[in-house]
Amino acid sequence: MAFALLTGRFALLTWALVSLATSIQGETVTFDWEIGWTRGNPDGQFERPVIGINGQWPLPLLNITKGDRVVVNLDNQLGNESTSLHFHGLYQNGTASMDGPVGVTQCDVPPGSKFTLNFTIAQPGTYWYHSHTRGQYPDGFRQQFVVHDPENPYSGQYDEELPLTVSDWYHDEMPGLLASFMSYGNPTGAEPVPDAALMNDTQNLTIPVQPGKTYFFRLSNIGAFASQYFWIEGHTMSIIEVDGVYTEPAEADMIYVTAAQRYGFLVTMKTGSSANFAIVSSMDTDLFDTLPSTLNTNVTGWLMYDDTASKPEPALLDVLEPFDDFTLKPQDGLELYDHVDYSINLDVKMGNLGDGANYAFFNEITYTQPIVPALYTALTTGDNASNVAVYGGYTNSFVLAKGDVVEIVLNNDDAGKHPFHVHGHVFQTVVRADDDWGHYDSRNHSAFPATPMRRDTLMVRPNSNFVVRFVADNPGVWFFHCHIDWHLASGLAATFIEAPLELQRTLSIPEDHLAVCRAGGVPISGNAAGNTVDVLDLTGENKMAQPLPAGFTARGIVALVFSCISAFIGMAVIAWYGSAPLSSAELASAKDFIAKHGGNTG
Ligand SMILES: *[C@@H]1O[C@H](CO)[C@@H](O)[C@H](O)[C@H]1NC(C)=O
Ligand SMILES: *[C@@H]1O[C@H](CO)[C@@H](O)[C@H](O)[C@H]1NC(C)=O
Ligand SMILES: *[C@@H]1O[C@H](CO)[C@@H](O)[C@H](O)[C@H]1NC(C)=O
Ligand SMILES: *[C@@H]1O[C@H](CO)[C@@H](O)[C@H](O)[C@H]1NC(C)=O
Ligand SMILES: *[C@@H]1O[C@H](CO)[C@@H](O)[C@H](O)[C@H]1NC(C)=O
Ligand SMILES: *[C@@H]1O[C@H](CO)[C@@H](O)[C@H](O)[C@H]1NC(C)=O
Ligand SMILES: *[C@@H]1O[C@H](CO)[C@@H](O)[C@H](O)[C@H]1NC(C)=O
Ligand SMILES: *[C@@H]1O[C@H](CO)[C@@H](O)[C@H](O)[C@H]1NC(C)=O
Ligand SMILES: *[C@@H]1O[C@H](CO)[C@@H](O)[C@H](O)[C@H]1NC(C)=O
Ligand SMILES: [Cu+2]
Repeated sequence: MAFALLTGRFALLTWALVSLATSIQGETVTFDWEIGWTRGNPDGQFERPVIGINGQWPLPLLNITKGDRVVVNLDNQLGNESTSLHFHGLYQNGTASMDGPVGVTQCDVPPGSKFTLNFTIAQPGTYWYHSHTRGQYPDGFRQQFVVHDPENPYSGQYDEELPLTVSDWYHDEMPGLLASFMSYGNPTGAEPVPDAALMNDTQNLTIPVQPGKTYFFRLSNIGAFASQYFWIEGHTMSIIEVDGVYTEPAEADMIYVTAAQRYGFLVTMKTGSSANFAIVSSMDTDLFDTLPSTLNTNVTGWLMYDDTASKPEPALLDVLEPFDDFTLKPQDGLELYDHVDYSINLDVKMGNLGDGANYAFFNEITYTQPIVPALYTALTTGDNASNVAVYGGYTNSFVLAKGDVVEIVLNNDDAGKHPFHVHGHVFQTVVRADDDWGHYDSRNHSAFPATPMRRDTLMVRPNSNFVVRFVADNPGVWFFHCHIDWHLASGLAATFIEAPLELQRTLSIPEDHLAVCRAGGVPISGNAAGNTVDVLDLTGENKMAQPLPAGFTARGIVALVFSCISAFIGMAVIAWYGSAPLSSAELASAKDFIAKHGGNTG
């Protein structure tokens, strides 16, 4: 009797252990992806080349179950461009080498090369994947992926999932747009204005729905630039997830989704309705330099209760009042980290360098990709990997100690909004000040929330600040950057080197990752300059363009460069900047600058 009970218990225990093991190990999902050019015309206005996967665009939406291993065999068949792949929002805990950003955790994958990503996913939620090669994803290499959660705390509260993306869209291709964006021809750094807004990579999307049912929308902004106001006429959204973090349910009539942010929300259909309802996504045009009269900044879709009924045009709203995401509370109730071990201060600025182009700066430094990817530097510089100097002078690097509570105080000295994204973590959002508040003042700020929202992408308001905190519990090299792709290209980025000595003991780089470096002629060891002998000698590192000479204004150099060009091409475009004459001091230092630099500002 006693014996039978015992074996019974033992069997139960064995069964429990086995099922635990299978749910932790999960399955392996393998994707063989040939990355190549195909064509797309998502707004119906203009067909253009787009980056496809296995000849397909829009790209495949992935639905992976929590605990599964993902293997992506990437084969770059673009022919004329390098590429890379980042799974946005994943912690990549223990697999920092699989994160994707070029120059940070890996080399660019040259045309003709193959590269394998291999990692497990421990987090549920709504995410997206995209190229992390300079300025590339807006050419089409981006799509949503969701991580299905068998233990979703809200699973009993909805009937079906509806994955949905919004984005801006350009007719011109990124290489050309980037070249003109980062040039003396664009001294103010005006970002290219999108040509259209898309919903699920199309327009006029119809979503069949059934009365009384509740749908779990998973919404991602996979765009390059524009934030989106999103609402569904006649329906309320109940937010239950942001950026992969479950929240306490919060009612919203309209949400504001910056590039790279995601929201999961429940919407219950009306009963007894046979009308259809507009779903609207409206690009925030605050940062648009111009508003062409031909541009429709909105995209509409419909909840289709009845496909024989009409699709009503959405009402035009004068005031857009979105839900304030700062008020969200995480469902797990994780409290504020109330002490800080290490505080990082980042002051954001935009401005011109001596080549006349407009750059973005953290603390006066514009991020410039190092010769050796920072992760490889961390792994190959011995104990010096803890010395921030080895990562170079132009990468805005910070070394984080294991377990520290890290705080980022970000002061935005720019008049634009910027959505900042951290890799490898979500952060607690401790303060987000109103427009024009100025710098963070530790003696004068809004009360810290007791259980702050956590997410991986947070917008800072114009001339204002935010404060975020996270625990350095994920050894790796993690990029922190503005997710407006134009601003990343202009250098609005920093690098967090988290527990580098532990990384040296635990991480090894797969041979195929090193092979793409060799194929691209990129050194894989040593400091940021590739120096392996004296790792404190940064001679030869990549540097930002020369600053403007002292006593010389950006406007001055811009006018000067324009005059030089005008001498060659004699164009009237100069009139704009040239109309305000240079002061004699500006002129003198401009002459001095030319004398020193031989007029070579390109
Ligand atoms: C969506 O409908 C609008 C209005 O009829 C039309 O102007 C637009 O071209 C359509 N978009 C697509 C992709 O068909
Ligand atoms: C590469 O080729 C594609 C397809 O022809 C083209 O659209 C794209 O602009 C090219 N990229 C570069 C950098 O030239
Ligand atoms: C992926 O990584 C796991 C764990 O390191 C390893 O066992 C497996 O062989 C790898 N798969 C591929 C395709 O590289
Ligand atoms: C993902 O797969 C799960 C399990 O099969 C399913 O319940 C869920 O609806 C799917 N989600 C999406 C967005 O396709
Ligand atoms: C959006 O597009 C994805 C990928 O094609 C598709 O799986 C999904 O069902 C679409 N969502 C809706 C609401 O139609
Ligand atoms: C887009 O929608 C907003 C909000 O309803 C409205 O103010 C604006 O006029 C719309 N733009 C166009 C081009 O219809
Ligand atoms: C706190 O900061 C705000 C915004 O900068 C300012 O308007 C206010 O006067 C400050 N209050 C105190 C007590 O310094
Ligand atoms: C990474 O894994 C370690 C060990 O399991 C855990 O303590 C830590 O919280 C994880 N970090 C993240 C960001 O998931
Ligand atoms: C750190 O680098 C310096 C300069 O190259 C070197 O002299 C020193 O031995 C290095 N220290 C370690 C622990 O590797
Ligand atoms: Cu930005």
